[in-house]
Amino acid sequence: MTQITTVATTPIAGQKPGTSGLRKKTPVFMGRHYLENFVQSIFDVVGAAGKTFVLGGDGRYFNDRAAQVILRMAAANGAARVIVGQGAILSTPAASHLIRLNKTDGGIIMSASHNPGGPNEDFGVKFNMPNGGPAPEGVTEAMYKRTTEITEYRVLEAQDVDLGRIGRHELGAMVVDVVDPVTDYAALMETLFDFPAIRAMFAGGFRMRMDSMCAVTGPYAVEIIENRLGAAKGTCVNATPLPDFGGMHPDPNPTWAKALMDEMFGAVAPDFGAASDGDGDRNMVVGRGIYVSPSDSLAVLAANAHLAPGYKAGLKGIARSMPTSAAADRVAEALGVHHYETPTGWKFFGNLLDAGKATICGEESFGTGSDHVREKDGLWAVLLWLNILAVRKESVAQILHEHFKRFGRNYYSRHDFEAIDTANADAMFAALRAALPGLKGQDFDGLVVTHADDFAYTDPVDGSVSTKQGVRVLFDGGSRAVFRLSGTGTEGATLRLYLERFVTGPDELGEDPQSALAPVIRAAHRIAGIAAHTGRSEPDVVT
Ligand code: VG1
Ligand code: CO
Repeated sequence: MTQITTVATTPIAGQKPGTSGLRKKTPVFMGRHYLENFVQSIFDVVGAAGKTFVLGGDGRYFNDRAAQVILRMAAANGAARVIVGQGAILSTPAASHLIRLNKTDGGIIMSASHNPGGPNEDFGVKFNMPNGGPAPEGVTEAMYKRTTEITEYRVLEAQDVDLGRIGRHELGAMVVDVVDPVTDYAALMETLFDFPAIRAMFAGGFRMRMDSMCAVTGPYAVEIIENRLGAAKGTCVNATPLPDFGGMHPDPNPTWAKALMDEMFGAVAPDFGAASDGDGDRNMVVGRGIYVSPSDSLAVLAANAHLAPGYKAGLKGIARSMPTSAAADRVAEALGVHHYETPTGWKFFGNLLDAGKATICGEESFGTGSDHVREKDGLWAVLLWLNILAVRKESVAQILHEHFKRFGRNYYSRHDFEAIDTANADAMFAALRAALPGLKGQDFDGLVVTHADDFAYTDPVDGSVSTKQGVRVLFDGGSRAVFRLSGTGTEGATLRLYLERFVTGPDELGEDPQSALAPVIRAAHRIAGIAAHTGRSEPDVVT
């Protein structure tokens, strides 16, 4: 017997979605009514009666339990059907694809992305729209508002659905279709890339290391890279998703993917290395002895995308988040297409992709993607790189150096100052914002400020305005410092300092971005008074 129960509840403070959904410590999410209040607020805003949704997550601790709760609540709210990845697993891009492929009314993704997982780490829930993309600010604001008013939620009294068994299940009057998480996604990749050419490259002895960091891309990477493209068995490592990611921090950057970096810079390095994050939407790419910064990766992918069958007609436009380096803008100019600068967070690319204004998008935070889905897509970027390498038959280093020669080089780095006191961070930003009007014309050891503002964005499609998206200080000659507070952290505040310096010739300032950027770093510290406000002079993570 199944029966719908209406449970009385009261609002819980702080259920405000950030850059990418609602993220909190797992014990908070597991607290009384916490998940239920937020999920009911989602359904109250988007409506559930008669609708079809996709559900899946990155497999972290609490993923399986949360999935059962969300299913019971969907059934109690009158949803007609939910499509769930087997074991409640779906990478974020695969979930986006399933929403689009099945023309559903949206989907719920359980993930805290690159944040660690486990009983005392992070959990997250996010709603994606019928276009497959993250809910825009207007919708997440409405959800947040609903959490502040909620008085009850509905849940079906029923046993767990067996999410291990592929096929159709019933939950009260609702249908639950459990699907293989990989099949449809892998089929989509085959339509975009030249699999025979990549297969031939592997058959010719090309060696790769793919590090899934014990997170969700493992099964996808093994199926696509080893089984379909014929890379040697064992090419994919850390390929079994674990609830605590094996204790690792599933964030594909040189700090957290250190084992991969060591191998790629070691004596017997493979030709190509890559890593992806907790939910599979981020990627890091490394050549033998050379690291590819995410902003450069975006530019190289955009400049070479036409070499892949899915993009042979060329690009409609290129979009990047504001803190991402301007390297991609130069490619857009060379291609004669528009480039767009959006606030941080993939949700801002949705309208540009839907309207056919952009084909490729990227963020400096190891995110690249295209109009094939409405999320960034880690394996997509890895496969596009493989396709380019297979066609050009050059090394990553050669491709990168040739790119710099043609387009110039944007030295780039991001410095993160983590878990700083929230009040101190707020005070620093208040002072910084107050100082903005007087910055223009000031000289910081030869770097003259040409423009300083608090980034605001007007969406070119729907006209919506997003303000306070990061403080940017532009210097003469294309150098830049950008200051933002993270919207995905779960502890205190995280200051992100983005640094950029442009040179027209290749490698004019050597191979080390930190020394090339030293004057910009000094100016940024002086302008914001980072040490005085936060007590920190050195960042915790440098990417
Ligand atoms: C960070 C990144 C941002 C990215 C977001 C979600 O946000 O800077 O570029 O879109 O994470 O990535 P913030 O607010 O902490 O800087 V992930 O892989 O969720 O989904
Ligand atoms: Co992610």
